[in-house]
Amino acid sequence: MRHIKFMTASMLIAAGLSSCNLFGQKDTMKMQSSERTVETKNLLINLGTIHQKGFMFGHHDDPVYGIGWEGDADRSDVKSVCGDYPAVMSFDLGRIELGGDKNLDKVPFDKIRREILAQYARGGMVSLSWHVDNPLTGKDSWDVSDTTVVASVLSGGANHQKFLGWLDKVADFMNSLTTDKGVKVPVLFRPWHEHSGSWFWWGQNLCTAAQYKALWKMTYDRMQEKGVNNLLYAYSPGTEPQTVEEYLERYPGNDIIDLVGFDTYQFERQKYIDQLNKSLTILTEVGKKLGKPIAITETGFETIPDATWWTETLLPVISQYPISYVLVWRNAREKDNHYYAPYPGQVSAPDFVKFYQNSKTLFVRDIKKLYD
Ligand code: BMA
Repeated sequence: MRHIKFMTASMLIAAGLSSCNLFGQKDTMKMQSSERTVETKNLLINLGTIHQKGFMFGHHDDPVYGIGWEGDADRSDVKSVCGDYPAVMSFDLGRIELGGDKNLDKVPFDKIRREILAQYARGGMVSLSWHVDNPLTGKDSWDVSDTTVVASVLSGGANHQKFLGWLDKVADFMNSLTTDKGVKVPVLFRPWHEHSGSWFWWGQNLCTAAQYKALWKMTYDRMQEKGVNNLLYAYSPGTEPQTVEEYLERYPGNDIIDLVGFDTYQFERQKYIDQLNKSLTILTEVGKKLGKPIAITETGFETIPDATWWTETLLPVISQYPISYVLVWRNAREKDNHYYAPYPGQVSAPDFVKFYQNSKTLFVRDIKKLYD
């Protein structure tokens, strides 16, 4: 409070104070839209302390499909193996910008909304990524044929208005996540992920650091303007950082970001262990320095061919760091050999049960009060 004269309007709003324009009128639109819901604030607090108990386990598209099934009620490959749902579920909003009814992996947005509400009812958490199409070429997120795409959506760019419309589609979805009792379900939004690589149109070699940060700010500001008050925001680069400075090179700022993480996958065991240790050491330092919860926002070993991967590779490394959660990618039903969680009969399933039984791993039944 004593720094009040140095606070920007958004800081005032974040602090729950009103801001005035030059004529002394209250900027009510911003005030109303920027005030986070109580549940969202509580989620952030709990994400910062949960490591004292352990870390949550997460799985992408968990209740929507799995190996050999799609759309069955109350089904999840993770639950079929260990008896409980993941504490974190993630889904992807890719193609919501086009106004269609299904995302890029053919999951209906209505289904995603229902599953977000169901996960909230269980007491678990949801994260949303956004593999947004390339607004300049009309191709997908992975179209890196043009290095002017980010510039084109920023203020003054040819695709700016079009892109604001795309952001509004995201905002509408976020605003639609309301329970029967009128609670807006908090979600961890993780757009512009893996930007330290150059495989998405917002990646390292496709824009400058200033443009990347402006992309984040535009996204954040648009959500605020649209009254989206149920989001936390995650920053998650996708290559192994070598230093704290490198990790933070394109960091959009403490006033935008709530959680810091990274995405990394195993290809070669020892290399993965070494890199995971190194990245987690850096991330732990960043989290402390910025006062933010940390997480492994995506990881995994495709097809998990190692029968003891969960308890002999993943767990011994990650249990040494104060992470809030670790999330593995999807069990694709439409692609061969593209799965990261076990299913009944899969070679690592018995080991996954041991991982589940370990006191440090938190599944949905272990989560009591994420929103209180
Ligand atoms: C990738 C793969 C793709 C998928 C995309 C978005 O890593 O799983 O098949 O379309 O994520 O979910």
